[in-house]
Formats: sequence, structure tokens, C-alpha cells
Amino acid sequence: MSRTIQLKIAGMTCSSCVGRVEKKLAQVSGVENVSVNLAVETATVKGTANLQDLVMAVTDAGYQVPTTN
Ligand code: 9UX
Repeated sequence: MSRTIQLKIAGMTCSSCVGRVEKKLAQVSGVENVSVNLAVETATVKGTANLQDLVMAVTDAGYQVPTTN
């Protein structure tokens, strides 16, 4: 089912980082909408994508997911 996942993301320091993470997450299968907030270091992802794939996308882009929630 489609649901909203919040991911904590570490390693983003500028607004271009936000764009990179959003682009990468948007490419994950099942993702319908992505919004990354730099100030609170959080990605909000809506869709049916599985958590593993989302975490992998973030780490592939060069950032970290400190906790999987
Ligand atoms: Mo900004 Mo982020 O110059 O990887 S794009 S620090």
C-alpha cells in the first residue's frame, strides 16, 4: 500500500545536497513523492517503495541514514 515514510538523513550541508537526495530517491521504484528538508535532515517519501531501497538510494548518493525507522 502507499504510505509515507520519514527517513533521517545525515551528511547534507547545502541545498544542492537536498536536490541530489531528492533526485536519487525519486528514482526508486514505487516512489510517488519526495520531499527533503535540510533543516531537520529528514526525507518524507510517499509511495510503495521498500525501506531497504530508499536507504540504499541515500547511501549511493553519498549520504547516510543514521537510523532506519
Ligand atoms: Mo553542496 Mo552537498 O556544495 O553534497 S551539494 S555540500
